[in-house]
Order: sequence, then C-alpha cells, then structure tokens
Amino acid sequence: MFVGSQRHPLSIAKMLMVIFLTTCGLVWSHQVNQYCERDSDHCSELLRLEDPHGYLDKHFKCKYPEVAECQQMAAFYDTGPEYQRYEHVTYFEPDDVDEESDIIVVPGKTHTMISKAIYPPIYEVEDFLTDEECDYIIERAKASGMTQSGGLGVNINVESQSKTSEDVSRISQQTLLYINENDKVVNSILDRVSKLTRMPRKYIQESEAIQVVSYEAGGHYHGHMDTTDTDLDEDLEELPCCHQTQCQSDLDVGSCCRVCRYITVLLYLNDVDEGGETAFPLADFPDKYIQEIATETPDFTNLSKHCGGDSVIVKPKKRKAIWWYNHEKDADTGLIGASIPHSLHGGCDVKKGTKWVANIWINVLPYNHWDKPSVFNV
Ligand SMILES: O=C(O)CCC(=O)C(=O)O
Repeated sequence: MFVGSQRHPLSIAKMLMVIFLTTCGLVWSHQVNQYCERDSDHCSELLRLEDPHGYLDKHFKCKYPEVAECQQMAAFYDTGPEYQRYEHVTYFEPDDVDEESDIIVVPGKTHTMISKAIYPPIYEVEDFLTDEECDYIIERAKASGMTQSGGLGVNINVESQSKTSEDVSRISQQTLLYINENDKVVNSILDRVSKLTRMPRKYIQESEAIQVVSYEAGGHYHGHMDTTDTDLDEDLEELPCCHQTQCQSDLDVGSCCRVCRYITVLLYLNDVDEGGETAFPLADFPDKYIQEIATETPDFTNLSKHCGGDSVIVKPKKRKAIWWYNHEKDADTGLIGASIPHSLHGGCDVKKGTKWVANIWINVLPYNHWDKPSVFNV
C-alpha cells in the first residue's frame, strides 16, 4: 500500500506527460494539416526553399532519421508557434561591400550579384531582365496610362513650402501594373524575384501591384522610405499593414494602417542619357538619422542638390535590378522586424533623356497580423 501510494503519483505524472505530449503532437499536426490544407502551395514552396535536400516529408517530418541534419530540421519545425514555421522571412547580409556572389535565377545561367551596402543590405544584379522584358513593361505601362506621381512613401520635407522644382519632392509619372496570372512575361520576372530574394513566391504574388515610373529631364524623387518608419513612432507598429485593410487611401497611411514593404526590387527599364542615379544617403551610416540630415544644411535628402558625395549611388542601366531591405528580420519571431531608416533612398535628377523604372515591393505581414488574409489574395 505504502509502496503503491508512492508509485502512484509518479505514474500519474508519467500519464499526464504522455497525454500532454500526445496532445501537443495532435495540436501540432492539426495545425500543420490545417495550414497546409488552406495553403498547400505555400507549404510546398517553403519546403522547396527551406529543404533543398528533400529531408522532410509534407508534414515537415524527417524522412531519413539516420541523417542528423534531417532530424535537426524536423525538430526546428516541430517546436514553436505556427507562424515561426510558415511565415518567416529571409534576410541575407553581405560580409562586405562589393562582395560578388554567383546566383542562379534562370536555369542554366549564372548572374553576379554585387553588394552595394551592408546596412541595409543593398544588392545589384546586371542583366536581370532581357531587353524585350524591359520594352514590354514600358509598353504595358504606357497602355495603362501614366499619371503624375503623388507623394507616396514617407517623405521628410513638406511639399507645400516648395518654391522651385528642385524643392518639389517628386517629379515623375507613374502607373500600376496588376499581377495577372496570364501575363507570362511578368510572372517569369516574379519567379526570378522570388529566387533573387529567396522569398516565397506566394508573398510576391500577394504583394502590391508593380509600380512603373518615368522621369523626364528635371524629374527626380527626393529621399524617402518605401515603408512606414516605425522608428519615428513605435505606436505605429500596432497598426495593421495597409494591404490587409480597406483603408488604402494615401491619406489613411499612418492613421489607420501602415505600409509594410519588407523588400524593394527596383528594375531599370532603359538607359538614361545623363543623370537619374538612385541614391541611398544613409546606407552604411548607422550613426546618422533622417531627422538630422533633413534639417541640416545642406539637406542631403534633396537629391536635386546632392546626388553623390558619400552616398551609395547606383547608375541606371537597362536590364539591371537592385534590391534592398526596408526592414530588419525580427530575431525572436523570424518575421518582419523594425523598419530601417537607413533604407532612405530616391532618384537623382535626370539631366538628359528619359528614365523608366519599376518597383516591385514585397509586402510581409507582421507578428500580430500574420494570420490575417491579404486583400491581394481575394
Ligand atoms: O528612380 C529611382 O531611382 C528611385 C525610385 C524610387 O525610389 C521609388 O519609386 O520609390
């Protein structure tokens, strides 16, 4: 009796442990199955990106228990909340500036990717597009009708006080190209963007429409960020991302929603006779901040007056792509983290000729909204 009563609590503890582990297992596999049923494409996409050796089965279980790496990978996916397994983002940091790496974004062809900055990581790839693709995007944009650009992004200086064209924050024309599944050219470019950034194709498909922009001589876009700068006001982090709300007017940005553009891929669609460089005045200056340089004299966010100096500068060239991170990756959740004010960038004055570019933004949902459907997905 005495012995029995001593063993009894242990058995109960063991039983409880078994029930707990079984329940965890069931909850986990239920979550996985639910998620994969809802989104089997994304599951396979993640497996393709994350598991190039094919160690895991479709339930993220190790197929080759004798291989240590396989077991480690399965263990990673078997712990932590669901968002950690499925919605995490990639973040690649170069060791140095001008570091070259070979990448394969088109089967059978190698492209060279060159790092232009470390913080934020900015990369350049020549011949990312073909001549025909560049011409096609320009023609599609012209056909859809170009209109005067408004104040998109997060501009620092107040436009209404502008006196000369140099002080106007943006002088360009633009249009949006919606991602249409029948458009083979655009979809093939987006496939490449997924390989380039190693972000799931699904994120790219669900992101905003492609923005095509043209500048004539004198045209420019002063320093701005492509995403909402939560560094200026941490409360902004609580706002949902604009692409999952219905309040999508530019006026609403910052009050009912925020822009969550994790990565920008900028495509150069033509050769510019003179000028039109893309400048990043704060890249690799971790100790400088927008507020300082915007209020200093000279104002380095004014790219008509200051294009060059110590800024990272990229010359436009037909077929070239550059891309960079507008946010960090959150170390705890593996999801989109704080915005990077040092991603401030813009287009310097076009001095001669016309400049055509296209922006592909990769929108990513933050931790508190990772389970909300994107409006681009309906
Ligand atoms: O024209 C450029 O080089 C930069 C364009 C840009 O920053 C934008 O469209 O957001």
